[in-house]
Amino acid sequence: MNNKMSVIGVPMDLGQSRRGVDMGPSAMRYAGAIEKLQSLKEDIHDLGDIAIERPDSQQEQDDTNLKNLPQVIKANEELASLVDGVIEKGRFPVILGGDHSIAIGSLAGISRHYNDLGVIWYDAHGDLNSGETSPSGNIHGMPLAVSLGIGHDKLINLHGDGPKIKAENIVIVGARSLDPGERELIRERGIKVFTMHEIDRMGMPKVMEETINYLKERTDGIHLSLDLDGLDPSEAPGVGTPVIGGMTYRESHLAMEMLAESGVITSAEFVEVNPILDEKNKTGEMAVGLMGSLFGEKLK
Ligand code: EXY
Ligand code: MN
Ligand code: MN
Ligand code: MN
Repeated sequence: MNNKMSVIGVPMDLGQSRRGVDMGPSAMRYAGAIEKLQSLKEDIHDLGDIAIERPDSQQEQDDTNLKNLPQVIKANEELASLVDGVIEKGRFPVILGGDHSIAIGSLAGISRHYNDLGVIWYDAHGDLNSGETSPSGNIHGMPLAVSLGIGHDKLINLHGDGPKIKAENIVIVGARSLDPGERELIRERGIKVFTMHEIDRMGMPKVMEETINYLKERTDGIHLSLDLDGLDPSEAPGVGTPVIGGMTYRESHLAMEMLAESGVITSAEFVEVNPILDEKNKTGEMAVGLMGSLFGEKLK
């Protein structure tokens, strides 16, 4: 794995309805994210947090059913350019969210550098909704669909024409809450999903082995998009859309460790940490612990 890393914080909570996830980057920094990376890799640049425009209180909801669309577009454009520049310099981007809508910008910036970018979507949710299928209008439930070229034009074509990724290059791990439209899309496009049922049946080692082998043979880089709500809320309570019955710390640590051993990950993001809903920054610390495992911490 690349020893030169650049960290970008994206303090954005506009892709969903519960305030506080904009403090996610602070929570992870406070839990020692930068020091952890410095202890494992040679060269860490902390680029700080990008500026997020607040919605105008007079702003009217447009007719798209997408909340805070102009601000989400702006933040993601900036993130995409930054991430693009980081990879251009031969460095590994580590993105700290923020709600999961920021993956639109991450994937837009990263995908420019690959012909066949792979994605591991570690999440309780599929994030495969569009304005038409979304029950909430929250853009954090849409980034994977957007990256596939499904959704609002301005999101799909952000930082270059979409689609940014191919359905066969995605593996979703930990899903246990999928809306009807998301299930249909998964079936239609043949997206590979390891639900909690499969994780229970097969065990995490087999799930990760299959994930790594599947993506390794068809992609030229793999982005890890780790949503902390993929973990069980008893261990990671500081998230806005918790779903019981999730992956444990041990399973998640093992998943990260197997990714570290395989050396296949070329970019990563940690999203949805909400310190307001958390217990003494447990979820921020969890994210930093998993970063450690992903980037080669031993003996855990
Ligand atoms: N599927 C629901 C929606 O689209 O509103 C919930 C999405 C939650 C998305 C979280 C961050 O992963
Ligand atoms: Mn998500
Ligand atoms: Mn989620
Ligand atoms: Mn271990």
